[in-house]
Amino acid sequence: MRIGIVCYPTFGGSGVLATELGKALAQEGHSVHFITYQQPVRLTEFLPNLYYHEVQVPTYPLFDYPPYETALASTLVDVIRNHDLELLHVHYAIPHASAAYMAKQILRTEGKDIPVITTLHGTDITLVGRDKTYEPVVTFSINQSDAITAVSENLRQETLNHFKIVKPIEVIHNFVDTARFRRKPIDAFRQVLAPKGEKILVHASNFRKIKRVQDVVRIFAAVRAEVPSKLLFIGDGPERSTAEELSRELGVFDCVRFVGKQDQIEDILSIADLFLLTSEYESFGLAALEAMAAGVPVISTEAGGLGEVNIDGKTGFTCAVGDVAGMSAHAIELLQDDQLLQQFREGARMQAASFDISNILPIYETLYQKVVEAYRS
Ligand code: GMT
Repeated sequence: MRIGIVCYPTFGGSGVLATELGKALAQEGHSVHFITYQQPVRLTEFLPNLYYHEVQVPTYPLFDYPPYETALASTLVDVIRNHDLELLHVHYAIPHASAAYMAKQILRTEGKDIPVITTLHGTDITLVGRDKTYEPVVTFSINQSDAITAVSENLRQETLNHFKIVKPIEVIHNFVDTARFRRKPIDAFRQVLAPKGEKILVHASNFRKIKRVQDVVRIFAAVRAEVPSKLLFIGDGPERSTAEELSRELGVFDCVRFVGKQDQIEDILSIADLFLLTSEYESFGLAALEAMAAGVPVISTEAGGLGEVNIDGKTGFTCAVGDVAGMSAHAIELLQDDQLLQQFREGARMQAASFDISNILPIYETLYQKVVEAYRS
């Protein structure tokens, strides 16, 4: 099948998922065309049937806000026409679903009909999309999609609760490649970061307010008082300096490392003992799933779809948003008992295996087949 994928090319979960999906589809023999404003961060390998088309957004002195959505829609028309695409799959509704709708209408005037699938990822629904500045366009363009998917049951419910959606939303959970995210014996790397055998805690995110990274620092300070340990922050974003400041205030700065945006996140995860995710909301929590695949138990909030991924008492623990004391107590409990930690490692790995790409990819392929066939008939 000839498939177009639109996503954010950054380190965010929706872009990561879309890129991994596209790569896996290409491995299966499909022709996959990424249409984005930058090379997606996880699009690193070359495959003859994997294409990247950059969206150029020309500026002009009149434009205080260069019209990205118009540029994207025009690029979509061009790529769909020239590569005779059969399907367009857009990840994150804003502004991808409406740009796809516009492209589809333009192509229709030329006699070409292309189905559009929109995958909802989280803040496109729960934060940004709900804003009344965007809501009418978001609702309209989601409803105009030929199929709608959400990455968790929680996100499906949130969408139905807050938007007038007239079509079914299929839940297709996010996935992980467990062959890539796995425990690896890289002890030398562990030695560098924790030379005295300290436990290693990790948080990875885009450091937005919704992640509550201050809670991560507070949990770590409580853990550090009981268990010799180190904290690694992966990623970057607006709240990084706040986290840095708080770790100084709490006297743990020397044990905290900010390692920035990392391509080889699986190497870091594979030496970690615990993953912390303190978000106010998470539609799914792909970063937690990747940690679990690497055999790292997760201490998280129970917000949004996190409970569909992190099973309380089995793969880690879930607590109410802001319950720093509860999350700290659970972290200490696990880190002080190697046998228990090992049991949770196993639980995390087993749960991640059920989200392996080999289970989820065929679900997407079946959906693709269904919408493309409906257009042919
Ligand atoms: O975490 C973010 O804010 C980034 C965002 C994105 O769209 O890139 O992530 C969302 O999509 C991920 C992939 O489906 C989910 O795993 C994240 O839980 C979700 N983030 C939120 O809902 C806050």
